Amino acid sequence: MAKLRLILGDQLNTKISSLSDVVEGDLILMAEVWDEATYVRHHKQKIAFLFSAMRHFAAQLEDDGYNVCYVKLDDEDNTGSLFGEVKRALEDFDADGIVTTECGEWRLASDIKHWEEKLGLPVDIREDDRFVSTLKEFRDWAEDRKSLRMEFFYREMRRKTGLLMNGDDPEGGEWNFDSENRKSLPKGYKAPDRKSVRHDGVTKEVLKLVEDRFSDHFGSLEDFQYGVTRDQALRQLDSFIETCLPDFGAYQDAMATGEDYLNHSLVSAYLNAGLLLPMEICEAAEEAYKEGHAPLNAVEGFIRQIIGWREYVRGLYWLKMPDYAQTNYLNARRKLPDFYWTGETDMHCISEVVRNTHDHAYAHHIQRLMVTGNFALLAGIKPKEINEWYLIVYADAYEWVQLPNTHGMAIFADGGMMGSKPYASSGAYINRMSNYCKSCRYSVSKKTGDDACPFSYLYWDFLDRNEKKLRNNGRMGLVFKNLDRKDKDEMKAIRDSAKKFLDTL
Ligand code: FAD
Ligand code: DLZ
Ligand code: SF4
Repeated sequence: MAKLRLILGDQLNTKISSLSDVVEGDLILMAEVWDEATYVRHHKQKIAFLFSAMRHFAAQLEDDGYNVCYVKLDDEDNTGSLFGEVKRALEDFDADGIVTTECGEWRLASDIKHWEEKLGLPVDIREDDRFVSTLKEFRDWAEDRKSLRMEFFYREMRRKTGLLMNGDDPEGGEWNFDSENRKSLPKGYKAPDRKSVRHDGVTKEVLKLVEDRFSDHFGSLEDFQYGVTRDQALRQLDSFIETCLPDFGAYQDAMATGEDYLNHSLVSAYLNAGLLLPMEICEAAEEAYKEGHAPLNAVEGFIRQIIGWREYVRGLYWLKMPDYAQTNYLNARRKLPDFYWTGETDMHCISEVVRNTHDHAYAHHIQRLMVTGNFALLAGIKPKEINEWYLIVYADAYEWVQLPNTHGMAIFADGGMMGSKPYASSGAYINRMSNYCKSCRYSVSKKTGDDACPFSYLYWDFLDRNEKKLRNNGRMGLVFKNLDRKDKDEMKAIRDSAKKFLDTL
């Protein structure tokens, strides 16, 4: 008898484990469903990207001779849920079992676990082998370790993949070349132009569907630039390697008004949806180094993001869920301010990042971490609200990768499982890494008062408010020494400015 093989919207790769042993007579099911499109109110571009990529992938499978059932969102009998669509498919298709690849979110994974019982059919949930590390490997690595630092896990991944290795030694004699990275942009620096993507009929139809059915979701569809096929994603990867990779490391942390991508790869949405695989990206980058096209600091930094950070956050998510999402170490209670949606704030750095996010469902790492993330940390925004915002607004957002980055790295709600200390910083950091402050109505050099940069007094107020939880952190010694140097009057001015500002949110 035949199998029903379910492919989820972020499993768009012919090498996915659920397709590894398809035989004639099997049916592949893909479904656009209301429940997945609205469990949070995803950015319009995220839905458009996935629906168009799903439709193109289904068409490719059909061209390759597979038997595919594709359910569109507007199909009359669409039940609105993945379970409903599996059940409906089984009414017409006589299957002796269901095959799928484990899904990327706890929410849906917990649901799929019960399908076997609910359907009275075996459900074979296969490992997702699109990652460099297995979840078991991560668990074994994490076992008995007091602290789970990414850097050590990354070295294991370098050894496992052989990327930038000379036998047992790292290429260039060091594992990490960040001392050569993190530069601010030289005056007049112009980031490389990006190739634009032409929309075919399928994408045009999806864009219309999304505008009609999700008009109240955040974001604009005006400048939709996502590739929606593997070929288009590969072309964007090539173009990144060719034009952006050489400067990737140096300006990885830089930000500038109107520069929405700088030298970043923009591959996360493709990687997370399956259009690209991590090793092919890293091998292309390594090749560029070997050919002398890109320097080691850039290539090592880039590869570390993928086989280091990306693998590490996934391991941590599955190791710690579901309790992980419930923690609130700093007892943050403030509502998410409206300007995270509207961009309407005098803080130019935030309005720029929100604009980029609104226009492209994209912001690069430092914009996410040190602008919107840092503000949420300093202002004490409720973890649930800020986590949901990040899950909504980025085209690459799935909980397995979004949650550790937001909850752990950006707002320290996990109390230090992921990062050894909070990524809190004052306006001085943003000023060093960007030109945002030049166009801001606040003054980054003023410390308190109505014209002072809010990041600056909020930073000291944050340390003051959270002293009990943070002072004993070994890596916070210096900042608390600086806090201790502030006299009574200065502290009063900081607290007053912070209170006045926070009361307006
Ligand atoms: P590049 O800067 O070109 O980096 C290359 C690749 O490395 C990325 O495509 C990504 O796959 C990987 N990568 C880099 N940093 C990380 C990281 N910290 N964790 C995991 N992978 C990483 N990334 C997501 O894919 N989805 C998310 O929902 C997400 N949410 C985030 C939320 C916050 C608060 C923060 C601080 C970071 C988040 N990241 C997330 C990580 C990172 O910001 C994005 O992967 C990156 O900005 C995507 O752009 P890019 O492809 O141009 O990346
Ligand atoms: C994100 C998303 C959206 C917007 N829509 C669908 C969909 O209609 N059908 C589908 O199969 N998957 C969709 N997805 C991706 C899923 O939400 C994703 O597979 C799970 O969250 C697990 O990562
Ligand atoms: Fe942001 Fe402060 Fe700079 Fe304004 S002055 S852009 S609020 S860091």
